[in-house]
Amino acid sequence: MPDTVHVASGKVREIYALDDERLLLVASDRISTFDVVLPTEIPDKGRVLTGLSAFWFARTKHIVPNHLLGLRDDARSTECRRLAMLPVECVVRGYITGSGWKDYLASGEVCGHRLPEGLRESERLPEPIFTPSTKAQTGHDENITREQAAELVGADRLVEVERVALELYRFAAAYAEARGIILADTKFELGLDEDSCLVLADEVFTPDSSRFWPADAFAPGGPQASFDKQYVRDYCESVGWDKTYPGPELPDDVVAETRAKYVEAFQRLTGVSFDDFLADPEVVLQ
Ligand code: Q0N
Repeated sequence: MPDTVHVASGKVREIYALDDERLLLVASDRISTFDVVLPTEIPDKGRVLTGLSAFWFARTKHIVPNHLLGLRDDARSTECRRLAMLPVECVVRGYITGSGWKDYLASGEVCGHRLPEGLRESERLPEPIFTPSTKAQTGHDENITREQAAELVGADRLVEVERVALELYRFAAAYAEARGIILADTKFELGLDEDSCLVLADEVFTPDSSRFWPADAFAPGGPQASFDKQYVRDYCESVGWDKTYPGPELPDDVVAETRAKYVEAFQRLTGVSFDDFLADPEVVLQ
């Protein structure tokens, strides 16, 4: 891409500038676990995530407009509008897990939400909660209160962001649950367009931005199996890896099983065969 300027790298994605108004997001097949990118790729993982995001963008534009302009024929590249990104990560939790569970155990609260006593790990919350965090350049994002988030984006904008985030989560969680997948929690990135209108960006309701749990195995009272990464985690535990860089190479059977889980999630949620998506990526927008 001779006229395309590389502007940023994520752990598993690259961003290029197409011109002053447009970006190209390219999803690689890299996979991270325990916050380390592994040396082995999962074939088509980036295509699954690109297709899922695009599917959700097409189905949620009645809730909030989004940055999607189109998908490229490689099925892993998204052309999008360039926005002024808000300096907060917009997390919604429907279940108590991860850093939310840690905060609840320590204080009974998550981001200023007082939760009922006696919740078990991974339990469904009475209502989904908006739990913003700051974008840490390195390491983990840090949970913040709504008051701290209001200082970062403005009080009125935060009210709008919280309403949109909760509505997006409720919509997608209900849709996924009907297809056997629990969306335990999710993270959005939002930005502002040239008219200061709120626009949904980045990736949405993918296994990298959300916790996907198989509904048929849901058992609160401990951590849940991951829909997509469980074979990878189990393998990494079985070899006694210390969870610091570099991670282990994955054997072929773990790669194949993991690829199949990504494709299964794509097909269950979109109702589109993965081969049909590869032949014409924009079928997920219909
Ligand atoms: C943007 N990020 C963080 C790569 C992606 N539409 C947009 N306009 C302006 N900036 C961005 C977007 C989008 N999307 C978002 N960086 C720039 C998301 N990263 C995380 C790491 O992987």
